[in-house]
Amino acid sequence: MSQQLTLALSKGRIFEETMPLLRAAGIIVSEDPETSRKLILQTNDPDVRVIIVRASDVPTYVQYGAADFGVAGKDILLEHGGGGLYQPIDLNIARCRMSVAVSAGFDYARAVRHGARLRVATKYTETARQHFAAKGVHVDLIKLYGSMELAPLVGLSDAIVDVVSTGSTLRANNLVEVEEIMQISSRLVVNQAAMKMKRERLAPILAAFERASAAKQ
Ligand code: PRT
Ligand code: MG
Repeated sequence: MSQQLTLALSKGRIFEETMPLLRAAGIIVSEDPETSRKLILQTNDPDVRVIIVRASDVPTYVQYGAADFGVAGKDILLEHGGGGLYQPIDLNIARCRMSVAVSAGFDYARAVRHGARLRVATKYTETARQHFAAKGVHVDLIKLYGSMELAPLVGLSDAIVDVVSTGSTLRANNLVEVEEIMQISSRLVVNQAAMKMKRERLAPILAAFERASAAKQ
């Protein structure tokens, strides 16, 4: 069978932070997804190509084998569920944390103590559901696809669950982080069939990724 490899990446921080790892494996991507409109990018290796997809679609492309491997945040993988995927390496890139945030004036501790239902807006409904269930807090989850920071400001929700890195987006919107749910980093994910059928081709790349990400810590 063909030993062509397709790597799924999202534009932005995942693409940028994966480039040095690819370089460590001797792979150079020929085009910049920020300026090129192409969704399939060639590399210096005729057998390796990169496809550009939405961050939350990376696990889906890899699960179905449309990509052999990809890079996705733990936040995204927890929502996807991880079915059909090997997750051999924590690449330790695109680091951030998953947190609960509320409007500066909102008494979160009191709301939680009093057992009132909390309205939580988030893109991460599965992670939020598990977090509040473990605390025994009743929540109404409101699914959003972006700009979560807006929800408490206009009365859509009491709280949000979102990823935070510098915290400047929260500060700019007068929100405060009241609880850290977990630390997040990006993982290499590999299609389970590709891991077996293309092992010889994948192994040196995975080894280089592992070395390069370990060296970064
Ligand atoms: O942006 P888009 O809607 O296309 O998709 P996405 O947000 O899922 O993708 P992308 O590329 O923004 O993020 C990809 C992965 O990077 C996520 O799945 C996370 O694992 C990781 N990551 C690391 C982050 C951040 N840091 C981060 N800061 N993802 C999102 N953010 C957001 C944050 O929620 C806030 O709105 O960036 C904004 C700025 O954050 P602050 O705290 O620095 O102000
Ligand atoms: Mg984003």
